[in-house]
Amino acid sequence: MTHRNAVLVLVVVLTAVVMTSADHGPAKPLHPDQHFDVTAYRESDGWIIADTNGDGMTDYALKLDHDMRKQLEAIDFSNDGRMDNFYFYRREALIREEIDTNHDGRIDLWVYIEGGVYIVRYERDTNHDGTIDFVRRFDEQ
Ligand SMILES: [Ca+2]
Ligand SMILES: [Ca+2]
Ligand SMILES: [Ca+2]
Repeated sequence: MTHRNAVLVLVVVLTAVVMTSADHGPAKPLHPDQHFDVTAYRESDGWIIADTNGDGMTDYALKLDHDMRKQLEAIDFSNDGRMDNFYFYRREALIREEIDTNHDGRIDLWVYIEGGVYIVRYERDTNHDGTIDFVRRFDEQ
């Protein structure tokens, strides 16, 4: 692919993303393995699941990569049957956290992490309309 074609493809992809968010859908597409519905996590699909408060509903789910390292973790802190905190790992180090802070079934806080602990950027959808309206960076002056 020539450089010019690559740029063109990128523009098309970006346009598609903008159009999706204008439709009041999620501000960013979810990871293919990421679900809000706690019943979507099944051991037969490779998830390690737990019901930590004993109410009969899954509230914790963990997926490992091929080397048995943490890859994705989902937690339903509010115990309403919808996951609200998602943790993404690469080689066991936390790289991103996605949070549904108001429990409406839509991510509204994205936290980007380096070295497993350092927050380099976070993005928020403060009015929960599906569009990111606040970005804070810590990795540039
Ligand atoms: Ca539970
Ligand atoms: Ca929840
Ligand atoms: Ca939300």
